[in-house]
Amino acid sequence: MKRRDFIKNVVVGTAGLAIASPLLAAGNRKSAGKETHSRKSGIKASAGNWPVAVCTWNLKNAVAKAGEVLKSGGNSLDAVEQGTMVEEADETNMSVGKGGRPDRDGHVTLDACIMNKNGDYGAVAYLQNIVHPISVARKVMEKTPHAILAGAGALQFAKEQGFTEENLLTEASEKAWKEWLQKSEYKPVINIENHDTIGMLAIDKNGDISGACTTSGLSYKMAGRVGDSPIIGSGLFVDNEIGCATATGVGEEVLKIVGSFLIVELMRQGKSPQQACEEAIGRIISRNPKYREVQVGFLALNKNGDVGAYCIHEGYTYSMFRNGEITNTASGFFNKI
Ligand code: SD4
Repeated sequence: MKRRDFIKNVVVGTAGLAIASPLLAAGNRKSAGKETHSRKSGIKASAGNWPVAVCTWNLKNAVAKAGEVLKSGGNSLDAVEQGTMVEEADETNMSVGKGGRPDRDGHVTLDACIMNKNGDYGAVAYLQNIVHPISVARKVMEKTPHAILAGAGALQFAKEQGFTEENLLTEASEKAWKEWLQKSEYKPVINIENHDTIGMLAIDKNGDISGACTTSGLSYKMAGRVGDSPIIGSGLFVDNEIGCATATGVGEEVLKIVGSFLIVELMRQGKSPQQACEEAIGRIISRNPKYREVQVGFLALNKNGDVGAYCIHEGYTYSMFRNGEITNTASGFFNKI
């Protein structure tokens, strides 16, 4: 389908309609008459409702930072990096960076990835003692011939690039871990709460898309466990001609359906971001009879700037910067029981 036909055919999904329709309407109004070129393909695309930045959960400070970058004319890659860094440094966010919940042995291990408009991608997995894994992921993308560095090698690379080591286990996260040890069966926490991982998507004034995702992973996971967040196509995917998607929640479920790539491909086929997110959640649910025990949330943005979000259980929200405003919106959800 040609780009212009795709835009024409975008239909708003049901669950997100009440949430997103004013924005979509604004997006459609704004897009009239403007045209831009995809530098990579030469395909003409209608300009959308940009710049925009969205992120998983109620992480308004992060989108505000990304918004600052976009407002001052910065590109989407800088916006998503600087936006997610806000959460990495925030000790009160116990799913990301410093203050993140440790694995079951008390080690905070971080996963992150970043993807740019050209489809370049960099990631780190099982990285310890570095506050900003997203920036290390960007260096992997820009300074190495590789896409993912893990564990000791990722740390070695980070130090070579000038990052300094720091203890990420804060007093609060250590206390919570010790309490968990007292009452647990030493099993990783797979549940519908305790999720604050940040996946961020942005489109800049040129219509170029980037995404980033950073997390400390599932609480009290097994040592060595890596989730969906640093894995291309699962925790994040960007296609500058179509749109992008990111995930939060139980990574094992996202990995099994390659969730973010699936959503982008569904949008390529003409689905709206909302419809694509709903279909991806539907696929998880249809394959896992125990879906009530896990939470997964998706967030998607198409080239027009339209947003979609959907999750299994109520409680997932997304934050957005657009037109100088920061908002937080409840996502539609599947499990009405
Ligand atoms: C993971 N997807 O490591 C991450 C966890 C997460 O909000 O998103 N929590 O599986």
